[in-house]
Amino acid sequence: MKLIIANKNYSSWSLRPWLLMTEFGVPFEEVLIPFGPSFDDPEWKRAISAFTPAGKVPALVDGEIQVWDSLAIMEYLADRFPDRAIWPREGAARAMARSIAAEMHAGFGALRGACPMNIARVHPERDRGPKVAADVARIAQIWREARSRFGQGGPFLFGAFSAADAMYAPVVARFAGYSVPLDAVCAAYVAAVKDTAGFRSWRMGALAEPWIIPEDEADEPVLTDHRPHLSKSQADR
Ligand SMILES: N[C@@H](CCC(=O)N[C@@H](CS)C(=O)NCC(=O)O)C(=O)O
Repeated sequence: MKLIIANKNYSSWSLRPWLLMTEFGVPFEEVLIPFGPSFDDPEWKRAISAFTPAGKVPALVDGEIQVWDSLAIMEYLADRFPDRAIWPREGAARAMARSIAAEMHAGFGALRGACPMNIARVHPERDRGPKVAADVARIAQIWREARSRFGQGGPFLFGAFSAADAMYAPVVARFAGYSVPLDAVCAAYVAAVKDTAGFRSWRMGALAEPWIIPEDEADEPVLTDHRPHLSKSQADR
């Protein structure tokens, strides 16, 4: 199988299936097609269209089969590898995992807009407005509910790592990168996801990337920029 992704530093949708496949030990070839200077670069679109008619990443190619859209890829993998608990096995947990994955997939636009994923950068805490605060509060409520109802068997939302955690991994990165204050349960969950081998490996890849996309570098003060190859003036921009 080939998984088509874009920049690890910025492509939040790409992170989801990549982390899922990595954590579940599903072998795949990574095809990383870096965004052009902007997200609607025609060259990038042309390169991507060889793998997916939707023209977006992520996309999965399994022999003759093309699968696109992060949630569809996760469902495809769950069907393809029924021996692995990609979704939690137990009915109530599975129902909630699917619901919160769909809620993430379709929502939280204010948070996504205000805090674009940028693995390398840490911004200080600040008030980002009531809509972002409402998204953060709802996500924290989801995480607390999953952890208290189903999280006994491990540090993830449903105990063991599942597709629900992969779906929320970019939020984990955003909460860390934008210094969003969290309660103890949510802070522990963020730490657990960041500590997975998969997330650590994705992060190392992101920090090594040479590409900067100005429209995805939030116009906010920067506490730290972990890209070692950036000059101080670039990092401070
Ligand atoms: N709903 C899609 C969203 C995919 C998406 O928007 N991907 C972004 C990159 S993170 C993309 O390909 N942007 C380029 C474009 O829209 O032209 C999914 O879940 O996979």
